Amino acid sequence: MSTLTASNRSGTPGHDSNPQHNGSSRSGSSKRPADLLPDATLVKWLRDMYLIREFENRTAQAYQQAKIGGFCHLYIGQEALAVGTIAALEPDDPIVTAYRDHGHALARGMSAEACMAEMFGKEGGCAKGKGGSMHMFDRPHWLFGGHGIVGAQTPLGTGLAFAAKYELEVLGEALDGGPAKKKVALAYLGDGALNQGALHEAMNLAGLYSIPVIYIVENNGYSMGTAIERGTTMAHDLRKKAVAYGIRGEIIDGLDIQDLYSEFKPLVDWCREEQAPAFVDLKTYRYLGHSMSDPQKYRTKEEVEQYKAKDSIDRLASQLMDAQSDRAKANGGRPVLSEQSFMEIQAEVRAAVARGLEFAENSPAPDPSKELYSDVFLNPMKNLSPLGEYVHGAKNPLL
Ligand SMILES: Cc1ncc(C[n+]2csc(CCOP(=O)(O)OP(=O)(O)O)c2C)c(N)n1
Ligand SMILES: [Mg+2]
Repeated sequence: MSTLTASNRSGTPGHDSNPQHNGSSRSGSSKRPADLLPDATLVKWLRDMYLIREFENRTAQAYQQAKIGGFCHLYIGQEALAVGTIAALEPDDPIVTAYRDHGHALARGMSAEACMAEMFGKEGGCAKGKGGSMHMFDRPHWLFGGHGIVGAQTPLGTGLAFAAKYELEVLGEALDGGPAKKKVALAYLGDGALNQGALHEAMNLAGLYSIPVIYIVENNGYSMGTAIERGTTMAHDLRKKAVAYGIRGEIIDGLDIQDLYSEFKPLVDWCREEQAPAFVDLKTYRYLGHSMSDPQKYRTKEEVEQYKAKDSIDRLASQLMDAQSDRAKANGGRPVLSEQSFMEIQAEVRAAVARGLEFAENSPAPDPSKELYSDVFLNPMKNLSPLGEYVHGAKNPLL
């Protein structure tokens, strides 16, 4: 029976009412979802997190050299969040995020070339340089942007999930010609978006129609310079926000990627199976300022250092290099990763990011005669431009 009708779903199955719950507990010898994954998957996570870190460090340099213009928000510190949540998805589950979006794009599989050239405003960028840092878009990887208006992406994520459910329950086939299937959409938002009307309208509809979207609050504690406790009610237990809409809510610690995945994957599976929404307060931290211009008067250096001491990349690297870990024991005492292989991964990543920079430098600027009016939602100059209502641009070969 179709569930695309207003429902009174009041239960929140699997809801954990303990506000202290942070997903890091490991009971006895029982295996967590992350423990069941092959070693190679964890090594890939390490590589992907390191890729984001390196990419962002090189982005900061390029910005300081004025090669990148406009706003630019870096993801350093939050890498485990994008990599760990995306790892829990199918490749064709749609996602949408805010302006701090380079990490999601790379974790989803966008090349460093397409991502860096976008920031350089070049033709080879994922949006042919029209979007820049805040508007990474990659249709083949089901990334529907990078959005600059705080909270504005949350109804879009809800719509993407609604569309998938509509294909499944009403049309019986996918609009792109493939089979309809049970999907889950992720709508990432910052803690600063929690009080935007758009989010609450979207959550109301998601609860009402049981739409399979997960609202992921990337809770890094600050909205620009405003600490979450100063701007948002119930900051100590944001799941209360979801209760009003009959939506399942969770709190997940986002610093240890294995814990994160182990908590998040069952939630995704539940949302997919039940075709129902969820809301996650996912705790994370950004090491750098809000954007490239932020004197950071609102927090202490000690606070930043405390989080750096729990760094997700260092943590996973040492877990994988630990000769005493369960994985190493299962492998005759040989750690999953040697120092040498970690160095090789770092070198490979540095080379990939260097190639991205080189590509961005050499990519031509977009040709206004081809690009000004193509791939624009609605041509605002239809009477003035010979190009007509809607013009499809050439496909970007990098995507
Ligand atoms: C509707 C709207 N209001 C204000 C802004 C200006 N603004 C840009 S980012 C930001 C802070 C958002 O913080 P948060 O959602 O916590 O995301 P974070 O930067 O921490 O990733 C604000 C207020 C905006 N872009 N859109
Ligand atoms: Mg924030």
